[in-house]
Amino acid sequence: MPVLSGRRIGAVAIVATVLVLGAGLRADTGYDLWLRYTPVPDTAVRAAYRQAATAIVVPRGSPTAEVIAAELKRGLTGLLGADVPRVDRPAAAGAIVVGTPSGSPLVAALGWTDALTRLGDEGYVIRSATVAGFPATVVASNGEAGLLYGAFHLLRLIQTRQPLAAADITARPRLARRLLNHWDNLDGSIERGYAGRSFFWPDRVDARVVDYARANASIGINGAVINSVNANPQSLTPPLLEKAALIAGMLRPYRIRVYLAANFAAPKQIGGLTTNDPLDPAVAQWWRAKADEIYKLIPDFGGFVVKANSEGQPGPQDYHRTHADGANVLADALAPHGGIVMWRAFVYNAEVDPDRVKRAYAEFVPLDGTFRANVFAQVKNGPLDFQPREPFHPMFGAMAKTPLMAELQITQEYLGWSTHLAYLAPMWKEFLDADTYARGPGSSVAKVIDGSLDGKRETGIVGVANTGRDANWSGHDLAQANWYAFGRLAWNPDLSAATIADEWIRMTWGDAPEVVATIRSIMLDSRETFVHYTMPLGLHHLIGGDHYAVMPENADARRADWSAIYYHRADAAGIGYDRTRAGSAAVDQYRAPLREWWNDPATTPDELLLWFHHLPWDYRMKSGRTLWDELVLSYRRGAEEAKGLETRWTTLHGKIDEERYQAVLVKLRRQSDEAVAWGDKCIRYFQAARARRP
Ligand code: GCW
Repeated sequence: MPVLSGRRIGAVAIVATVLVLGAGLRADTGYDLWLRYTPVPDTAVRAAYRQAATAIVVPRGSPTAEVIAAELKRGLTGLLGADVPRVDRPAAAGAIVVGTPSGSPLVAALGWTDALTRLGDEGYVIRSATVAGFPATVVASNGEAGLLYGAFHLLRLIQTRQPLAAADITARPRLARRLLNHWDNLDGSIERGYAGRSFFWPDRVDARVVDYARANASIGINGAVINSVNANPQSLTPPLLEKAALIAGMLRPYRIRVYLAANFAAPKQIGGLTTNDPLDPAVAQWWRAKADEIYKLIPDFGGFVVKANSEGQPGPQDYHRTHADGANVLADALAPHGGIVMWRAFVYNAEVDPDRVKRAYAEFVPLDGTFRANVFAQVKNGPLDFQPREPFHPMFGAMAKTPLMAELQITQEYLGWSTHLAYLAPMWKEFLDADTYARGPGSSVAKVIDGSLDGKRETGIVGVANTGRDANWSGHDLAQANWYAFGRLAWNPDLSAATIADEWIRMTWGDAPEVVATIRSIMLDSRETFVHYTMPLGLHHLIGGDHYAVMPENADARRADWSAIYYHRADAAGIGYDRTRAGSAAVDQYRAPLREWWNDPATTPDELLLWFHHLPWDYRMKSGRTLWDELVLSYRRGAEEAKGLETRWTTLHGKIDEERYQAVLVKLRRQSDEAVAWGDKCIRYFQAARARRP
């Protein structure tokens, strides 16, 4: 008998696993994400759903209508374990009737048109009604996008075991543009990507783009920037625009628009011009022609994101022009087509201010009111760079006239990559719920970005994607939850981190109460655990060049503000960055009362203490312990908590599929080992620093 090849051994192992696990616990790569549609296990519950979903009625014709019908068929057939036919009109009780008043006479006859108009094209209702004389569940919207989102919501009801009969749901998104940013390079590598290579580039358009679109549509994501913000100017040349058009065609039925990152030096680099000066008429003309060319290929093109005069990227300041001059020349080119510019505020040129976290505010806030109406300033959640914990960026609440697009990072650049578990919804909630006090108490970041605080019409949020060609998309099976949570919060920032976790677990792992409770508790604790064993008490940027393991000794020779020592400033006198009025005065970029609270260590929360203060090692904490003891305790506690995540996970053995169980266990083991090592390293380093002369 020939020796088995690796692949055949794998196949034998999979067959064996399936046999051992039985039907309910099939081996699973995680490819299906939260759209698994496995049969509802409880037969009585399944029977009730079958009665409530006997047929699918979706008017034929448009590409979106076809994907809605296909998804409902796939979902219902899977969940109910029986074929659910598509019919033209209900002929019995229990039809799922989907339509807009203009596209479906059945829906028009319900008389809901005015209410649906108020919900907009992406809003929808799911409601029981009598259709053609039979009781039915109706998914209705003014637009096809709303139908798509409503159909996925209906499936989610079954996936999370909520009743269909007597459904009465009204929903609409709080933010209009809900985007993913892919930091995908044209060579197929992904900057800060930890889940394999790009499925957009270099040449093959992967069929999984369709499943990517389904997953996005299921959580309401309606745009994707498909190339990195460190933009290769080539991305605006004809062959690559044709490729972008191909991708746009795959995403369009799912109501996802393509956007591109533009390089500000494109006029010179690919256009043969002698300047990129935004006030030069030839440059303006070049951008107009480029926009016209793009819209010919991609009629629903969303617009450009631009990283300018940041980390070596070209920009208007190369010509002594402002960020507004730069953004506006692109905005004028896109405006006739309805496109937007997302001008990134991730700028930190050293000459602006000695304290890196003050620089973006200093550059952008004076420009408020000078940007065109179709320009967003795209602002990271915190003023530094996607750290495990930062205060919210002070630009939120400081630019009443400029739409602000919040930028979150789904990929875990500074949070342990796809190796450590960090469920990010609690971190994003901290940001969205933070009170800016811009118009008095209750001026949350969520109200800044949803436009309600200042009466802005353009609204949006972007997440830097954590997807790649890995079988499970996100590298860590539990990191899929961050993609899911981003979409859900973009739709409704008021959802809680626990609610989102609950939904995701039921859809992705099963609904046995102990499975849901265990995974939820692990997820909800994970981000704070990570903070504890890496950067507790407001410490930040304690990393080396790869941004993975903690590296407090990092003294980057290229730039002080890429090092760690610039931020923690630990020596015999103490630790932390003094951002009070006695120091960099970054506190004054915040509104009262925050600026007063954070100017005083006694009224600064422990979580942000060393972000705002440089304090002696024997500083007395609110707990009564010294700062040194508290710091050591945090590191030790973080390591214990990481071990706790692993231990809790082991209680799931046999209750979830073996393949994903083992994959996660391997990662949690590595995480708890590294948590110990990282904490030890920091304690040793700071111990030595205490002995160092200031
Ligand atoms: O966090 C830093 C990353 C860079 C990234 C940059 C940015 C795309 O380390 O990789 O570049 O932020 O957001 O522009």
